[in-house]
This record gives sequence, structure tokens and C-alpha cells, in this order.
Amino acid sequence: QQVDQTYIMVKPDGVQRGLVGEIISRFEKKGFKLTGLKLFQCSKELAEGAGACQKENLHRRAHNGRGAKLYFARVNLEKDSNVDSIEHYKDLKQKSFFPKLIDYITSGPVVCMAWEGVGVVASARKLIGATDPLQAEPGTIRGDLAVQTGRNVVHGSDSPENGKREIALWFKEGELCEWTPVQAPWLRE
Ligand code: DAT
Ligand code: MG
Repeated sequence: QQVDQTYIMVKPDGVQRGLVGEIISRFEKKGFKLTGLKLFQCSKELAEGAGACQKENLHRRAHNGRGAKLYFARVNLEKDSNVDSIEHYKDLKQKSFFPKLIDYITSGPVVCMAWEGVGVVASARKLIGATDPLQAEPGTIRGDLAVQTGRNVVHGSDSPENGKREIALWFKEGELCEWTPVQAPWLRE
């Protein structure tokens, strides 16, 4: 059986509504292993900036008509991570709701998580429930805690390949931990 990684994210509405602990605990209780965790603000600038994935220091100077120096653009795009919400949702770029989706995901801090386990990608999708919370089954995170697709509180990778891609996108090297939970022998024979 294959050990997979999935990228789970509590979206800004989940953070604002105080659901971080509740959401983390569902994956914890299930028996998956947390390998990365952080609170992170993905800014619009960072999300949309052409240099979002490069360390970039722009410090432009200009003069107005009266000869005074004007600092008209001072942008400091330190590389906080490889994060780029547009890259994250690149498969949805053509959708009509894409601009709203980017606004939503950059509207406040998110909680970024990497989880590991056998079948974790598919299982996490089941724990999360359908994209539209009104269609999501009771007992799932969205089924229990949300009412609208545009405010569906949590993200989960849809394939092991995307799990790896998204973890690499949102986490820097050194932010992930390799460890063995004491409960490991009690979860699998
Ligand atoms: P999921 O988050 O269940 O993987 P998805 O990958 O198809 O769903 O879409 C990503 C997010 O985009 C989803 O969580 C909410 C938003 N979204 C999807 N379909 C939408 C729609 N029809 N209207 C508004 N937002 C939508
Ligand atoms: Mg998806």
C-alpha cells in the first residue's frame, strides 16, 4: 500500500469562524500524520505578482516636474514561500468564478497543512465532502460546517500528484517534519 501526501488548507472563512482546531482534529482523529503546519497570509500582490515565485526587490525612483524625488514604487517581494494562489488553482483559471476564488483565498490568513498516510488523498476528500456544502454529506467537514461553495472552509488535494505539487508550492524546504507518531503501531497491524 502506497503512502501518500495531501495538502489540506483551512481557508480564510474557516480561520475567521474559529474552525481551525475542529478541522485539524478530524484528520488527527482519523489517524493521519501531520508533517507540516503553518498560518499564512497569501497576499494579493504575492498571488498576482509576476515575480511571485522569485525573490524580487524593486525600488524605483523618479522625479516630478519640480525636481523632487518621488519614490513611486517600493515593492519588497521577499520570497516567503513558493506560494502563489493562482498557481495553486491554475486548472480553474478559465472559470468565471476564478477572480472571486483568488479574492476569497487571499482575503485573510489560511492554515496550510501537509498530511501523510496510506490512501490519505482519497480519504481526506471523503472527510471534507462535496465541493458544494449543501450537497456534502452530514459527518463531513463541509456537510457539518458550511453552506456555500464560495465559502467551503477547506481545501484538499484531488490526487497524489497534486498533493506533492501543492505541498511544494505552499511549503518551503525545511518546513516539513519527518517523524514517527507513538500511535503508529496501534493504527496499522
Ligand atoms: P474542491 O475544492 O472540492 O476540490 P474544485 O477543485 O472543483 O473543488 O474547485 C476549487 C474551489 O473553487 C472550490 O473549493 C470552490 C471554488 N468553486 C468551484 N466550483 C465553483 C462554482 N461553480 N462556483 C463558485 N466557486 C466554485
Ligand atoms: Mg480541487
